[in-house]
Amino acid sequence: MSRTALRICPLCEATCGLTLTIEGTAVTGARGDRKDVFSQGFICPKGAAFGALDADPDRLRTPLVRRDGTLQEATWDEAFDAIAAAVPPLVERYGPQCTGVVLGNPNVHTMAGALYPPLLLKALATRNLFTASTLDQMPKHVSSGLLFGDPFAIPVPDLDRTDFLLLIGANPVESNGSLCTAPDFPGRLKALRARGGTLVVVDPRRTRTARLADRHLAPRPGSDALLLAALAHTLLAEKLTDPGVLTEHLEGLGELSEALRAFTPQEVAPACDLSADEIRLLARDLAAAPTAAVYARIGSCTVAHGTLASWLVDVLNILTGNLDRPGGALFPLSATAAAPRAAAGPGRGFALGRWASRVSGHPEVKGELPMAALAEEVETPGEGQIRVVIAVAANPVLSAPDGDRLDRALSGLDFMVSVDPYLNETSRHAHVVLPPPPPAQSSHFDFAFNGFAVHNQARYSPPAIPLEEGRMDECDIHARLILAVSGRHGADPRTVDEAAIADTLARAAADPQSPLSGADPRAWAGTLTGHTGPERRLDMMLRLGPYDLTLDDLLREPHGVDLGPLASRVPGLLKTRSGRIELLPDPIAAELPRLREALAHRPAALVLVGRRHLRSNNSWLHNIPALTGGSNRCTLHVHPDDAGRLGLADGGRARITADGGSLEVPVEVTDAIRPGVVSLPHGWGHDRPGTRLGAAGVVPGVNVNQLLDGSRLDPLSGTAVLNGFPVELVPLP
Ligand SMILES: Nc1nc2c(c(=O)[nH]1)N[C@H]1C(S)=C(S)[C@@H](COP(=O)(O)OP(=O)(O)OC[C@H]3O[C@@H](n4cnc5c(=O)[nH]c(N)nc54)[C@H](O)[C@@H]3O)O[C@H]1N2
Ligand SMILES: Nc1nc2c(c(=O)[nH]1)N[C@H]1C(S)=C(S)[C@@H](COP(=O)(O)OP(=O)(O)OC[C@H]3O[C@@H](n4cnc5c(=O)[nH]c(N)nc54)[C@H](O)[C@@H]3O)O[C@H]1N2
Ligand code: SF4
Ligand SMILES: [Mo]
Repeated sequence: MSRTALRICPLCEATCGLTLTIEGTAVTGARGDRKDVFSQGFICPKGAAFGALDADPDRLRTPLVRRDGTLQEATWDEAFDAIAAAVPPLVERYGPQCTGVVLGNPNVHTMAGALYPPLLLKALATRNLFTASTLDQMPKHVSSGLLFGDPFAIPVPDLDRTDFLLLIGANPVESNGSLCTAPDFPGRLKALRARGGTLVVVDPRRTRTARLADRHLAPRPGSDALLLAALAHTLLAEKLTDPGVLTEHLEGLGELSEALRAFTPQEVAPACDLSADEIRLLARDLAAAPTAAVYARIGSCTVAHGTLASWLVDVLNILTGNLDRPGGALFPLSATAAAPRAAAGPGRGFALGRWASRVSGHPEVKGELPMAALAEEVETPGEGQIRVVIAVAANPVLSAPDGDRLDRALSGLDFMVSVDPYLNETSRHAHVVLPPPPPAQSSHFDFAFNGFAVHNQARYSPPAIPLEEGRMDECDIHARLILAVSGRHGADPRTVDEAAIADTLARAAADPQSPLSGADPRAWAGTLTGHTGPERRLDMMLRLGPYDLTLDDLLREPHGVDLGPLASRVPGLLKTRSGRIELLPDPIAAELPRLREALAHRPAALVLVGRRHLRSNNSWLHNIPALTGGSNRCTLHVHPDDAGRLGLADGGRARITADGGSLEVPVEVTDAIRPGVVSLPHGWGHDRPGTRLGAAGVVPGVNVNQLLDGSRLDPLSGTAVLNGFPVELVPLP
């Protein structure tokens, strides 16, 4: 007997609604849910492989505990006993800063990852937080923090209504979009063109997205900040700016013109390897479009001037009057966001560098230290050395610079916990591995991505399959972990959720702007519904949110609740100290001279960029044969001119060398990449011993991040430079 169940797909940011076919306790099929209010039936090959992923035989079924040096299967009680016996004494002995927390990407794809890490950090009282954000979008958080006073106030392109999309350093046809949650991103791009709109793509590679575009510019990697500065310069110099209703909310417009004066199209054109005319034309087209949105992702973030590029994206949206208007770039309003404040006005602002990392003095950003600095913080002896790591859904040995060094560093820890379904390159160093159940056995709500979605909506998936015997829900794992590391081992895990609820409600009751102002928090907590702690917390957040929704409302509408198109939110959302949009914040102004200096540097002859493949996701989908079949994907793309110059042949091998080391790679000659640039994907190289990845271990591939030593960072955000770094290439026989 088969049945169906709905489940939001957790495999990328598009959050498609899936209809799973279930036989017994196995997912035997997945198709797009045509009635889903947001994704309307869209599915990609990854979503279609949901069943294979759920049933991967290498997924851990029980916790693992290190005994006599080897990881062995254990019961949940044994696992948490081991943590409770190890961590509090180490904290007692070395102080709370001996602990570090590492959070990887899938935390934004699980309810547990949204609800518990803040509580874990509080319980540990550590400042050592490292997340995938500093390998990814931290530049955008910083620029939003500085411009709008809120690092999560990230405008998204109004994909379905815009007349002109300038898409930079993103390949949503493969990635399905990022910081712009939009099921069927490819279809939405085609629809933009079909309604007469214009798509311009800026990417050193002729990607599948670039192939859909009206115009494709292929500048030199790392030059986006210069290109964007020259676009803004042109708008200002040619008096093409028109911020419209935003004008009264802007601070620093006059100073901006002055600050960008050096970045003329003629000056930046050689560094970008574009013509000055192309740049001017693009600025004029952007200004002339009835509505337009500039949107930039990974290729403009994980580069030397990532924060400046992220800032300039919004500067362009502001100067053209497109920020916060339909058809431009708008701020989503998710169902679990705090309800907008009744009155606009000065906020608390956004500070950087409130503390610094111990070894290299990297400034804290949004409470985080750069992932690229994790290894040195673990390795370097002295007061505050990290001796305990708790890694949740993270595989930094493959995803962060210099994995070999991190590998060695993690192997020397006094204690490590991994919350991870796989025994992989990172979790193999743990003393205890706590495996969450497969996604079909977990409930789902997109706390993170609804805040970046191109249409406001809310959807909740209860578990599609009941929790299998011997499994523990990931939320429960987190709650017990928090208790075990903080001397409360054995307490009822529900107390963790109830304390979080009581805390939030007490704060809401004391806040004159809250709908709960003056209410009795305990009486209010008594009205929450939900079978589990996380469901009760979701219900609370929905009720405190802007739409007056409840969990029951979402349970009644399994295909989701449509909350309407994005709408204007300025000035209510601004939290800067001035209460206005701070167009030229001090840290940005102080960084512009460094960008100007970049104009004088001679560009490297050859630089490397990454790329993504539709059937992959960072490092962790390579154990699913349905997603890895076909030809080797971990090849080095080289332009024919470079191949000719360097004596490289298609199908041959080369040695590639950069700051951090060398790799031997297969060469694929293709004119889909511009000359002077080569491309290698990340997340590969599953050949380390001690993992349990039967299928991934035999798929060829190397770890591109071994080319990096972790010293190249975007200084304002601490984000690793993963794109546009110099490499050398020699042919191998
Ligand atoms: N060179 C280069 N490097 C890059 C990038 C690049 O473009 N180029 N991209 C960067 C980016 S954008 C990112 S986000 C990072 C990602 O960096 P990471 O987050 O470190 O890497 P992932 O490969 O996503 O690893 C996710 C881990 O979570 C586990 N996992 C999967 N599902 C679950 C779950 O439901 N619960 C739990 N607890 N664990 C789960 C997986 O087994 C895996 O161990 O990589 C970065 N690294
Ligand atoms: N299939 C698949 N989907 C994914 C992922 C995956 O690994 N596979 N990962 C997920 C994650 S964690 C993220 S963060 C998102 C990322 O989503 P996207 O940001 O769309 O990431 P990419 O597909 O890597 O596209 C980045 C593009 O930037 C280009 N680029 C590199 N350097 C530069 C530069 O200096 N300037 C410009 N203008 N372009 C440059 C690259 O050639 C590449 O085409 O994707 C998510 N979705
Ligand atoms: S596009 Fe993303 S969310 Fe949609 S089915 Fe594919 S992997 Fe899942
Ligand atoms: Mo990412």
